[in-house]
Amino acid sequence: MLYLRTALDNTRVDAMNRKICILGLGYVGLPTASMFATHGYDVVGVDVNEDIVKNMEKGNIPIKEPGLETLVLAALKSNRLKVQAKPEKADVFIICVPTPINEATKEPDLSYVKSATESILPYLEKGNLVVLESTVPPLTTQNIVIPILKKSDLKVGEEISVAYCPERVLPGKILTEFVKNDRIIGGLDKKSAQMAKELYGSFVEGNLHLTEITCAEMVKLMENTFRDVNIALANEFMKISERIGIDVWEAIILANKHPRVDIHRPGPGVGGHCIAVDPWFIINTDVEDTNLIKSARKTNDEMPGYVAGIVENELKDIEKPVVTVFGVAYKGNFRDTRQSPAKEVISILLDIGFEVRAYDPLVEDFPYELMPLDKALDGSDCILILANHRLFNNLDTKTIFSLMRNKKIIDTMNSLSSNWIENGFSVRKLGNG
Ligand code: SAJ
Repeated sequence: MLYLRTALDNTRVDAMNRKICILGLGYVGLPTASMFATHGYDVVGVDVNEDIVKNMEKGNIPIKEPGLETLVLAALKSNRLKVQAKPEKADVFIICVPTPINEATKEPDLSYVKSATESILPYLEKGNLVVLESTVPPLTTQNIVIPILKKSDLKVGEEISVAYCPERVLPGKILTEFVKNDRIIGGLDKKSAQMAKELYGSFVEGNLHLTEITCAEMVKLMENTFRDVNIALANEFMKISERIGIDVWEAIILANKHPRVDIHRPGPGVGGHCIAVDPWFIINTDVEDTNLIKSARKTNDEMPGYVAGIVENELKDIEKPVVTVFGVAYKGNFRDTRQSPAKEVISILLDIGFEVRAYDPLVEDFPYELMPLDKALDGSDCILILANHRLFNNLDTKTIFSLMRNKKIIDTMNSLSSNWIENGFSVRKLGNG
């Protein structure tokens, strides 16, 4: 909306908002709360999970992310950040709660957004700004959040300002990207957008781009859907390359030498809580016009099965094959296993009757047993790389060679150095026919 882009700098905001109440202390809420608390705001972090609150009070930070513990502890120590199970009065309320999808129906579950919005009603006052940060289907702020806010005695728009301000941070680089990335701010009106701009401008060094609320909701979904579709394209190119006998990794590097081409990387599937989920928010909004997006989701969802098929084929001549999975996180150099493709690949291989062992020194919590390296490799026939942790290239290949029964490697990430082949391993790369 043009008015937002042209008139904003002249809009006056009545008072500087100094106290923020943040609903949800997860991957986004906790860093956001700490960021504001270390940039001059008094922040009340609220989480309905009392264990999170109790642990945080003792200084146990529930989320592992580079630099986060130091930031949170500094915020708590400065007394600018406090955590509790219930909201309280503030100038700004920021909602950062999860928006999962129902795995069976792929329908969004907005119950946390609804309950968080309901929970602030008793504390709302004239002049407040309410910001939604959670990733949501388009029109959620307009059709769900604002009607709930209207249940207060205050006039939304006149007495309460509302904005939708999605995060864009990459897990593993959250704190840097919070500060450096440009950010989209969707305002209900000029005043709302300006208030949100001033708020985020306290720590964001990137540009703050203003628009209206539903556009901002859609922008967030478009970003992750672009990536999902692009990865599906890379996975399709990978399959074709296997069939025609070329190396897809080389082909992608060469295609990306074109100044307007940016093909992503193939892999064992799309994990995490965002890229594999957010396209469904668009699909559910318009089932008829989303054939490409649906097809991309299907292609990426089928990748664990495709990888399991390669393993089966490569080990078909081995009796009672033993596979050692390297890397169970949802991506390389990262400890998070949410929606990790490794879970599905392992489950399929176990169903086929393989013995599967898993090794990932970065990960602490995984549904299958994680073994020390020597135990995971003792008598194994094949290393299957599913997450490209840098540390795998620092391992002692000679010792590994001596531990294994067969010296096969299936590398789905094109991540191994030539050292492995030089030391006698037979390496089968995904996408190298
Ligand atoms: N993947 C590929 N090929 C690629 C890139 C990724 O197969 O070329 C796979 C990864 O291995 C992983 C999955 O995709 O399994 C997702 O990883 P990611 O690094 O692409 O993304 P996330 O989920 O960690 O974070 C994304 C980011 N979105 C974009 O880059 C557009 C991040 O900026 C968002 O803030 C985040 O989603 C979010 O919270 O929405």
